[in-house]
Amino acid sequence: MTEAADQPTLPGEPAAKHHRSLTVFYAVMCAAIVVGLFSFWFWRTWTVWWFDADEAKKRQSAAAGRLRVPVEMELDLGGGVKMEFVLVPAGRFRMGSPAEEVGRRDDERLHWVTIARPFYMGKYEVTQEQWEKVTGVNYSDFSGPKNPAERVSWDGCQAFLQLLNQLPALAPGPAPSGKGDGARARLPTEAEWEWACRAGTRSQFCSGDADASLADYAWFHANSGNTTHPVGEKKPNAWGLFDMHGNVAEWCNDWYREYVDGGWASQLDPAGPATGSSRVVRGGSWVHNTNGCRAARRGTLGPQNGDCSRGFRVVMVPARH
Ligand SMILES: [Ca+2]
Repeated sequence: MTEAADQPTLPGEPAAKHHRSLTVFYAVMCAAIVVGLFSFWFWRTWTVWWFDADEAKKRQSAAAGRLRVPVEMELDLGGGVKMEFVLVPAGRFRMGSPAEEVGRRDDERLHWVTIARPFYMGKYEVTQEQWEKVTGVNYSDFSGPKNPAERVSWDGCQAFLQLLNQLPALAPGPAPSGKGDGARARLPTEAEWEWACRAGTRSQFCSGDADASLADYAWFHANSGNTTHPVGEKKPNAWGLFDMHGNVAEWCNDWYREYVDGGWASQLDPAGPATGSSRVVRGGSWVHNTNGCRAARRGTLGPQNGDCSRGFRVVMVPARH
């Protein structure tokens, strides 16, 4: 006989055991609720990055408020020619396309990207009128002052941007907002371009997944009549950017390479490799089918080359206040 076996059974012991069981049950339930809430928060915060058009506009306005800059602004190129910009907020998103996207290519692997700072992006593709005002020449194939400038190489864009940055509004000193230390015009990075194009969407196009939805937003092979069109004739995306899909494909600043997948870790403002042989072109053009105009579709071309389906738009980062 053990010492414990000698202990007399007390009248209240079964009730005490029941109480302990209830305590354990409630503790487990509470722990499950806490884990569940945390999991939901984690999923909602880190996985569900996409948002609708109302949320896109709210984020845009909030970013403008925090920076104390307008959502839209103009850059005066002189002679009555202006370049319009809209503010694109910072954010985190999955760049690339999901495995089930129709017509997806292998170089569109999904990966997390964080755009750290809001930036101004050209509301429209750079027009021939703007190109000519800055450079003094116009060699586009499809002539029209409001049509996008094409036959412009990546190197040619750099020459344009160098001249643009010499404008009084962009020279060191007051920024376009009238405050700060000046903003510099440049091409968008590929990540900035896709974030701006998507405006919170995770579909093939900013207009959704249906090919038919693209016709209201883009000039592409099926509706272009084999020519470019004056900028801004189609619907804008939720951030007010026109012709991100189609019309002319747009140069990005990056050298092209395969995406690097960082798992859950976001790539912060990725700018592409330091060297390469081809630069990235995005958005498709008047000559492309719908697949070629997808938000995730990556085009490439040597920086010294240009043709009548390639153009660009300008990005500027607002000065810090
Ligand atoms: Ca375009």
